[in-house]
Amino acid sequence: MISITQDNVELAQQMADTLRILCADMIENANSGHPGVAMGLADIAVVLSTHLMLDPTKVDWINRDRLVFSGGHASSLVYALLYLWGFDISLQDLKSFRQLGSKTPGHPEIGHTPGVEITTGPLGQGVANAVGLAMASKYAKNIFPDAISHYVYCLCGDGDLQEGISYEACSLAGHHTLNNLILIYDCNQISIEGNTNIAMSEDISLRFKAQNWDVLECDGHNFLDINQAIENAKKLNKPVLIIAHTRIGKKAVELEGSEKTHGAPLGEKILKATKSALGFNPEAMFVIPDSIKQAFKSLSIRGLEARKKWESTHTQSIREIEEFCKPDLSTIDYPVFKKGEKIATRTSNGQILNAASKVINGLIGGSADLAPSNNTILKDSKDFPNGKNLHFGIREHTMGAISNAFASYGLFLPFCATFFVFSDYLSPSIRIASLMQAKVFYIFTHDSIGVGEDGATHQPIEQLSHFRAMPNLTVFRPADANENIACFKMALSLQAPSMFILSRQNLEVLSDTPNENICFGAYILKEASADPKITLLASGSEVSLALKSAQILENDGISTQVVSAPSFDLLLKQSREYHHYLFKESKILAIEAARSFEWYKFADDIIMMDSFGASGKGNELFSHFGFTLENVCTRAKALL
Ligand SMILES: Cc1ncc(C[n+]2csc(CCOP(=O)(O)OP(=O)(O)O)c2C)c(N)n1
Ligand SMILES: [Mg+2]
Repeated sequence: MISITQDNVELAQQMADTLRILCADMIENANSGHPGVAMGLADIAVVLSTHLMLDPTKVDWINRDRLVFSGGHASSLVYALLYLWGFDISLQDLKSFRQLGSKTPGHPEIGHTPGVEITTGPLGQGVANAVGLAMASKYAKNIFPDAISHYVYCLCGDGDLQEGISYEACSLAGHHTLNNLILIYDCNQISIEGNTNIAMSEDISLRFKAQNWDVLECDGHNFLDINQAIENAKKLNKPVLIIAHTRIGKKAVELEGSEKTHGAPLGEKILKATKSALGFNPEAMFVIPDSIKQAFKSLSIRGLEARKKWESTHTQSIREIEEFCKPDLSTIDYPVFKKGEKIATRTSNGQILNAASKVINGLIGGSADLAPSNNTILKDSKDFPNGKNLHFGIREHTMGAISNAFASYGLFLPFCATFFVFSDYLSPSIRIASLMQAKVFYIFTHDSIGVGEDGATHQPIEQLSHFRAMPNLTVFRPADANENIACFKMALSLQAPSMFILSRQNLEVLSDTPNENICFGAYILKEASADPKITLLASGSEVSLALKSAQILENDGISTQVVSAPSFDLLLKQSREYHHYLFKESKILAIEAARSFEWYKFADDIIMMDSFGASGKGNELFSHFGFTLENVCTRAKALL
C-alpha cells in the first residue's frame, strides 16, 4: 500500500488495529505507559505513514519529512511505528519498552532511538519544535531552493494546546505563514482529570484562524476523511491545523473514551477482550501478521527510493550543503581588544557573534525583542526568512524550543537571547536542549545587580546556580572581552549547549589576548608574590574587584593570587591535580554577585548575594551588597 484509497481501507484498518494491540502489549508488558493516546491516534498514524517521506536506512537525510509527536506520552506508538517502518529498532526493543538501558525510553529521546526527531515529553514543547523545524526548513529552502521541499508534521493533544508555549509558537507560525507545517490535533477532549471542559472552553478553530492558520476538521477514525484532510492541507498556503475528532483508547473494550486509558495499562482482562473483539488471539502477545509487516515495509521502500532519487538529482546542492555544514572556524577574524579598554561583555559578544557569522553561514538566531540590548543583530544579514536575524517577539519559551528545533534540523548553529533574569521563561526548553545535547548558544545579558535602576525584578540572583546544576550545559561568565572570545571558541568546540552570561555595564579588559586556559574553566589570572595564602576566586564583573583587592592584601603582606573562573562547569570536570595546581594550599574566598552556593565545592567562604537585588545605580548596589575592597579584604583576612 502506498496511499489510502477506497480499495484499501480494510487493510488500513488492520494496520491500525495491529498498532493498537502492539502498543497495548508494550504497555502491558512494561506495566506502565499511556495506551489511550496510542490507540486513539492509530488510525491517523496509518494515514500519516502513507504521506511521510522517510528512509529508515538514512535517518539524517536532510530532505526527509519531519514528524514530531508533541505528546511524548505517545511513545509506544512512536516506537511501534519506527519498528514497522524498518528503523533500527527490534521487536525485542519493543518488549523492553521503558526498561533501564533500552532503546525505548518512557518518552521519545533524540539520539537514543533512531528516527526520533526531537525529544518530547513536557507538553507544548513539540508544537513549538515543529514550528521551529518548519522555520528551519523554510530558511533552508531559501538557501537551497532545489533541494529542500519537505513537510513538517506534528501530532499534538489537548494538553499541548493548553500550554502557553503553543500560543506563542502558533502565533509566530501564522505570522510567517509557514505553509510547510501541518499540525494534527488529537481532539479527544480528555486529559488526566477527565473531560477537558473542566478547564477549557475556547474555540480552538477560531483561535488558530485568528493566528493566521487554515483550519480543517476530520473524523480521526475515518481513513478517507483523514487522508482528504492531509491532502487538502498540503495545498493550502498557510500553516494548517487539522482538528481530528478522536476517542481516547479507541477500541479498548469498556474503556474507550475514558481518561482511565490515559496513563495506565489496560489490564490483562480488558486487553484480552479487546484482542478478541478485534480478531486477534487473546492469549498471544506481540503478534504482527506478515501482511501488515509487508504493508508498512512497502512504505519505507518508497521512502528509500525517494531519497535515492533525490540524491541522484541534487548532486550540486548536496555538495553545497556539505560545505555549508563545515565552515573553517580558523578563518574567523575575531575583534581585537586591548588591555585597559572598557567594554561591556554584551558589546564584545555582539562583535564576536558578527565576526563568527561571516564564516559560519549556519549561525542563525535572535532575541525576544531585546536585540539592541543583547547585541545580537547580525549586521550583514537580513531578517528571517531572507536572512539569519530571527525576531522571536516577546516569546521566550517558544524561542527556546525553536532554537532546539534549528539545532536538530541538521544545518544550523542557533543562538537566542534575552536578559538573564528572563532565562526562567525558557528554562524548560534549555533543559531539553541539555538533555538532547543540542548545540544552542544562549546569550543572556544584564547578568547581575549591575543592571542597576531597573531593580530587583530585573536582577538575576539564583539563575546562575540553576543553570550550573543542569547536566550537559556549559555556562560561561567571562570577566572581559578577551575571555569572551576564548569562551566563544570553547563553546564552538563543544557538541552541546553553551550559555554566555554577559554584563550590561562596561568591564575593563584585563589582558591583551584571549586566554586559552579557559578550557579548564578557571585559571590563575594573577600570581601571588610567594606561595599564595589567599586565593580570590571570581567570575565576570567581580574579577576586577578581586584583582584590586589582591593588590591591597599583597601590600598588607598577604600573598594573594586571583583565579578567574568563567566556567564553574568546566572547572568541575578537571582533575584533582589541576584543582590543587590552581588553589595550592591557600584559603579560598569566592566572589560572585549571585546566589552562588556551588562555589563551596572549592571555597572556604563566599561573598555572594544573600537576598534579591534592589533598584539603584549599579556601582552603588555592588557596594550595598558587600562587593567592596574593604569587605573582600576583611573576609579574606578572617580566613587566615
Ligand atoms: C508540561 C507538562 N505538564 C504536565 C505533564 C503531565 N501530563 C502528561 S500527559 C498529560 C495530559 C495530557 O492530555 P492530552 O494532551 O489531552 O493527552 P491524552 O490524555 O488525550 O492522551 C499530562 C498532564 C507533562 N507531560 N508536561
Ligand atoms: Mg486529550
